[in-house]
Amino acid sequence: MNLERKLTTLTKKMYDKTIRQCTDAEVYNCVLQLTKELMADKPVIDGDKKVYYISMEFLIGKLLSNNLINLGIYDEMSAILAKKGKTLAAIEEAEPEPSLGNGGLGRLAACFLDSIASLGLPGDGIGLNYHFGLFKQVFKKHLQNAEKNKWIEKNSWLTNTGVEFEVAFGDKKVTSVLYDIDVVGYGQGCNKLHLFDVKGLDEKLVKKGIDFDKTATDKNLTLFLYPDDSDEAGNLLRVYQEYFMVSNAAQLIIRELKQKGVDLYEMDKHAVIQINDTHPTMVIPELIRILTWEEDFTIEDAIQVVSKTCAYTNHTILAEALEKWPLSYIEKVVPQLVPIIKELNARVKKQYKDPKVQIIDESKRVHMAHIDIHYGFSVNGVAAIHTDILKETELNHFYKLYPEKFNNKTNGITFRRWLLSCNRELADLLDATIGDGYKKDAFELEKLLTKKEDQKVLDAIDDIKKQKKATLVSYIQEKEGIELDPNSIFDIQVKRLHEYKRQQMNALYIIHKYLEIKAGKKPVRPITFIFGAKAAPAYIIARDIIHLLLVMSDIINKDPEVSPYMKLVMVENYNVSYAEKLIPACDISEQISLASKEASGTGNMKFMLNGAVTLGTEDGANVEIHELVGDENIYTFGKDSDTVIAHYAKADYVSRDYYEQSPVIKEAVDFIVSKQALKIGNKENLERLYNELLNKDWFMTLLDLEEYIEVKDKCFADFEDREKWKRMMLVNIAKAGFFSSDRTIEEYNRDIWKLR
Ligand code: 26V
Repeated sequence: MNLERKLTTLTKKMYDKTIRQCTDAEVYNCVLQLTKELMADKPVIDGDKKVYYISMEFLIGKLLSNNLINLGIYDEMSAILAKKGKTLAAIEEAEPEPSLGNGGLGRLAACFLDSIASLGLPGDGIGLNYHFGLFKQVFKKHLQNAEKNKWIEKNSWLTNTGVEFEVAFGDKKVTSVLYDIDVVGYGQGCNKLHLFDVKGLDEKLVKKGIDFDKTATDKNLTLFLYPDDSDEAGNLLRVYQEYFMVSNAAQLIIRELKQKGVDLYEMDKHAVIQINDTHPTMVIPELIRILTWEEDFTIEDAIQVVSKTCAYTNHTILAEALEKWPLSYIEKVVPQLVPIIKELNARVKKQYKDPKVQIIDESKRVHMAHIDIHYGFSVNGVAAIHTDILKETELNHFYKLYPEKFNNKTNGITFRRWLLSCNRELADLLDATIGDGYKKDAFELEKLLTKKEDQKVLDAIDDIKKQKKATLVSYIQEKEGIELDPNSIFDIQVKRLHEYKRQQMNALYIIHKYLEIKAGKKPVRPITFIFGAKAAPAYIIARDIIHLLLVMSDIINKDPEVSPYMKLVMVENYNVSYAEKLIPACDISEQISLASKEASGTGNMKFMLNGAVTLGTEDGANVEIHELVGDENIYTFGKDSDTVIAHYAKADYVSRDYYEQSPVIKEAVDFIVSKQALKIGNKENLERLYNELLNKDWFMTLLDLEEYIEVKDKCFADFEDREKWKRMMLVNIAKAGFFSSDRTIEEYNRDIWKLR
């Protein structure tokens, strides 16, 4: 039966209406149902060995367009809907966005699932089905408020599999329920994303905002994804969630291996477990526990086979983000793992005396990463500079013990979502200019370099950018009620709010520009500064930075002397769907983290692929972007990672010195607590931020501020050389092929997973 008839039959059956008579939401439900059926008909990707990607986060975004693209029916479906007076874009608006991730780490997991399936490799994701996801961000009185994000509706991509497991927290048992989401590869069969839910979940526990009883663990386990770790109850709940996830994962994996008739002593030949950051680390002792308690393995045999099966990815060097759980927490949550962890610790202790490599430290805290490194066979960082820092400093003690375990896997992004789906216009231009081979082999984008002097192609790229900017202008007008000038320069910084990412440095530039305009120095072309960022609700300074941005936005946009020359928008509830609208419309991509702190970044890659030029520090994958595009096609600034690391080692960075030595810095910082700012903003928030910058500034904002201002001004000036800028856009697109997550996954498979 053809697609149109199938859809017509479905709308009739579900709503007793024709497609035309249905509302957009009704059509969405029918297209969802039809797409799910088409995916269910696809073969399961099969093989002798399978990867299990365990992660607390899968930031999958809306799935409709992506699934239609991967099924190869996007154009056909668009045409059918158009014939009935509907648009796919409007229908997609009806799809709720799951917020099952905080940021880059979760989005990477989602890109990886897409690439694993698209390369035809057998590989499933395993995670949790948080009913309210991460919080929904709402701005009130220039402050961030958090509300629950209820994304699961009656019809959704989730399928209840009926599979249930028991998870024991000491003597207390809870039952889990497994929900699956099909992951269809591009022109391929399907893998699965397995999301576990606790059976007795009680959504009514959540009263106001995102508050709930943290102790009712049998009823609250899969309510929320953790945005922070502010209090003890919260921390404990996080340990409960982690064990709930890995206990289910271990049971699922062993069940599948047994169904395949695998001898568990040969587990490593048929399964590989990728541990996404330390959050799923307890899968190691849990598997050892199951093999020894239930399968009669000796502890030696169990440790051997589990160690050959598990591989660990590190995603950060920030000390506060590296998990170290008090042994007492683990004792309380899952006492059955304690003897195993103690045994793992004893073996390490026997072999190595160095206190830096022990699993349990003198304060009786369990270093989760240390379990992964000793008892896994691979340790990887996520960009070249990040892996080098791990090897040379952060994990140097381990690198000396196990040099062969360490490897780099520079992150990537799926081009299906971040080009074909979010920028059809550009994809169509590429098809017409270099053929569509780049869709299977992203390196073919380099063919575009032969068009560097082709005026038609250069103008076409520029026209698409203009079109995307115009679309974003309407969207922001509707969503945020702010009118933007489509001819202005769009300068965008979107990512989680963290001091190391230095949104506050961008804010100080904006204050500086504002003061210049007030003093009569006007930019040649208006500039639009756009931010999107959620702050962990317990991260006070991050919320203060949001406050400053919202206050500045108010001051700037309402000032008739200034607003014709600059505007500032902080978009509410930045998420994957918003990113898909912002990224194609961007001229300048802000990637300004303190060198050494951003492990990789992946937004930087999405912007580049869509023809934005990077303004960034030599950090994370920016370094590799710089190498690929060359000095002429990127704007870099700031102290390098060696200098920064040396400042930390010597503890010799004093922000006040920079403030006092530079009138420009002083003026910008002082504005935060000026009469003008305090008239609109809160004294408490603004003063706290001001004091932080002046007296602490742990992430060295003022260190790089002067050079940032200088390079950013040069970047804005260069934008006026339109022909030069168009060539920069072209080179950035052409060189983005390296950042396809297909390349990343091929490397994981070649070096770590060895699936075929
Ligand atoms: C976690 C936490 C937890 C509590 C305290 C503060 C804090 C700060 C950072 C983090 C990040 C945890 C790991 C993470 O999300 N890393 C991100 O992984 C991306 C994918 O590899 C990578 O592109 C980003 O650079 C990296 O920050």
